[in-house]
Amino acid sequence: MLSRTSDPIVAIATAAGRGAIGIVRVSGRQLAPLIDALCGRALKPREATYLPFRDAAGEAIDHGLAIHFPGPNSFTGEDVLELQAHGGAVVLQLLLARCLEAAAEIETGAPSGGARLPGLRVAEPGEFSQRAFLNGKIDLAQAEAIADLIDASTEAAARGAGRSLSGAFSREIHALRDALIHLRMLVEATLDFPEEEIDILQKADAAGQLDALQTQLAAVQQRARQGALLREGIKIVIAGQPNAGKSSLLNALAGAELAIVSAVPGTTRDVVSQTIQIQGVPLHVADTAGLRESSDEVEQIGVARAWGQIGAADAVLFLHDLTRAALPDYMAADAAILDGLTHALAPGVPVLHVWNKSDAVAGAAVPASGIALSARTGAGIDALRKELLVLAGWQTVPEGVFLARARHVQALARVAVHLSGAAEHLAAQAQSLDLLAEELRLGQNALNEITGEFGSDDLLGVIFSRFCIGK
Ligand SMILES: Nc1nc2c(ncn2[C@@H]2O[C@H](COP(=O)(O)OP(=O)(O)OP(=O)(O)O)[C@@H](O)[C@H]2O)c(=O)[nH]1
Ligand SMILES: [Mg+2]
Repeated sequence: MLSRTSDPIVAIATAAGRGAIGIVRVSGRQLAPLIDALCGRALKPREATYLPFRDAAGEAIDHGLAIHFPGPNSFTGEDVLELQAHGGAVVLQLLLARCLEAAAEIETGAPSGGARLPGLRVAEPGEFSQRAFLNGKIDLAQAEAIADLIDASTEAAARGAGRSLSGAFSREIHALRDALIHLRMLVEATLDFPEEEIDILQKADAAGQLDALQTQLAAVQQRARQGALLREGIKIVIAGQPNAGKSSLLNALAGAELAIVSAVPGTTRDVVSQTIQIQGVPLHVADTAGLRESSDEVEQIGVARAWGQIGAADAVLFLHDLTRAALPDYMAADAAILDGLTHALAPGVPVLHVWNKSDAVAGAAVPASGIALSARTGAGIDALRKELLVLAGWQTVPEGVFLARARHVQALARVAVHLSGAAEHLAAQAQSLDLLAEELRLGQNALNEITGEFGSDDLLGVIFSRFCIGK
């Protein structure tokens, strides 16, 4: 897909299902003949005209609004025609079919089948946005923000996506790029004067410029990381011995009776997952089978699944039962689990110790690390929520977060690596100025990938194919 970038395209732009209004959208280089055929007249640019949408026999399929946005002043940068009809699946399918049929008639000069005029075809997912990108109406980060805005599951995510779409993220990337280009020009120019190179760089305070650039980058990285967190969330696994109250805790966090709770140890077998949100940050919480040796075959499978979840976790809540915490056997079993966790977890994955059933042990000393709560009464759950945000690395950013993707965070991290490489070469000076220049060039490449100023076609294909049709 995504190769026939000059064909006119058509799609139903509104969601499937019933609605007061549904929109069929066409984009192409020259839509005037098609508009004539569909609307029976020319349309004033960017003005809504109420008219019948007629089929080949001249009978109205529906009445609605037609708007023509002549290129390049349109979303895609090409001619765009929007037909706003009633939002029924059949009506919209009829309109879509009529567009294709009318295009075919124009090409053959007569109402019959055969090849279609300059190849009007149904759009691939994301193809309208792709055209907007290819025609320079939006950059890649903005195009991604369109999909993220549509997919946003929380208000904070939607606001962040809106900010990225309006170009806030791209502007920060451009500011970084401009500072980087400035420094590159200085270094490249210096290469031509080997005698005086060190002098020139010192006078221009290249080290100071690079330092400022790194600080600026760190700030953008921080906001992008927060944005990626808002978009993707983190996976939290509740683990611990049977009967610690893991399922009760999941239910308390979710505010719903999702997992079965019982006094029988070994109740949970399957993993029960739920996405909750705290201050707009999505947290994917998984309740797992209690970890213990068992002769029960089904329970063994459950325990294996629990370890599988733990291996994929971004953070683990290790749940302990305060009513049994002082028993030697219980402590030994907890120690064995902790040992297992250190082997199963990827480096840097945090383990939060949570002491449950605080309601049943009034006044009992809570071990210093972690937090005490009662899944039954809800005491301490708010403190846990705050702690979960800390675990996720969430910080409110005063200027507001822009929604970002893991792809952006990774690219920024690569820029940071190249800038520290550059800083080293700058410190070493004379011997390695060409290496310094190369690091800066690579850093700029990584920045450009974010806005798509250049990038491989493969990358573009992957990004746009995840869009919905009509976008
Ligand atoms: N007093 C008290 N009892 C609790 C609390 N949380 C859970 N329980 C009880 O502890 C028992 C076990 O709870 P579950 O949530 O099923 O425990 P679990 O860790 O999921 O157990 P398994 O699925 O068997 O691993 C039930 O009888 C709960 O009612 C609490 O905060 N206080
Ligand atoms: Mg359970």
